[in-house]
Amino acid sequence: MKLYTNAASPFARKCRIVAHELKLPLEEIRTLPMQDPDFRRINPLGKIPALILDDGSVLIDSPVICEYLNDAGGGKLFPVSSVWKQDKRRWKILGLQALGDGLADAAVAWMIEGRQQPVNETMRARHMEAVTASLDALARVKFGDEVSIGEIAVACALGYLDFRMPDLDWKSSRPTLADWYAKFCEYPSVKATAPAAP
Ligand SMILES: N[C@@H](CCC(=O)N[C@@H](CS)C(=O)NCC(=O)O)C(=O)O
Repeated sequence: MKLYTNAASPFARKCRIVAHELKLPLEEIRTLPMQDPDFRRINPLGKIPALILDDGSVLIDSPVICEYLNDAGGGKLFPVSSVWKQDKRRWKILGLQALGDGLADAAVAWMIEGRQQPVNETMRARHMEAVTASLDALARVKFGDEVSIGEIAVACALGYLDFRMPDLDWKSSRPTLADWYAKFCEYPSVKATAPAAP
C-alpha cells in the first residue's frame, strides 16, 4: 500500500499512526498537493492523504483510510458495529474523531488564509473562533488511557496547533487536556510521526 502524505499534514499523520500501531507496511509518497497538479488524478479533491491499495484502487479522506487500515490490520481502533455486538463507545469515538478533524480543518484553513494577499481577516477570525471553541469543547472531554481513532485524531490536531501556531497558548488555560496530550505524545507511533516541514 502506498500513502500520499507529507510530514506536516495532521490528516495524513492519523493514517501513519494507525499503520504504525498495527505494524502495517506503508510506502509513503511525499507530496505538496497545492503544487502538484498531477495529484488530482489520484485524488480529484487534490487533498492528502490518499491511499493506493495493492490492486491500484484509491481511498481518500483520513476517516475512510484509517478505518480501512484498521480492518486490514485487525485493529481495535474503530468501534465495532454489528447486529450482534454494539460498541457503546461508538458515538463518543466517532464524535471525537469528527471534533479532532474539524479542529485540524480550522487550523489548516487559518494558516492558508494567512498566506493570502490580501488576508481576509473576517474569515481568519472565524477559523480561529472554531479553533478556540473546539479546544474548549475538548477540555470538557474526559480522556482516559484509551487509544482509539478519536484520541488519535485529537492528538494529531493538537500536534498541528503546536507546529503551525506556536504562539497559541492553548495549554495553560486547559491543563487537564494538556496533561493528557503530553502522555499521549509518549506513544512510539505518535513520537515517530511528529509534524515537520512538508
Ligand atoms: N477531510 C480530509 C482533509 C484532508 C486535507 O484537508 N488535507 C490538506 C493537507 S493537511 C490538503 O491536502 N490540502 C490541499 C488542498 O486543500 O488543496 C481528510 O480527513 O483526509
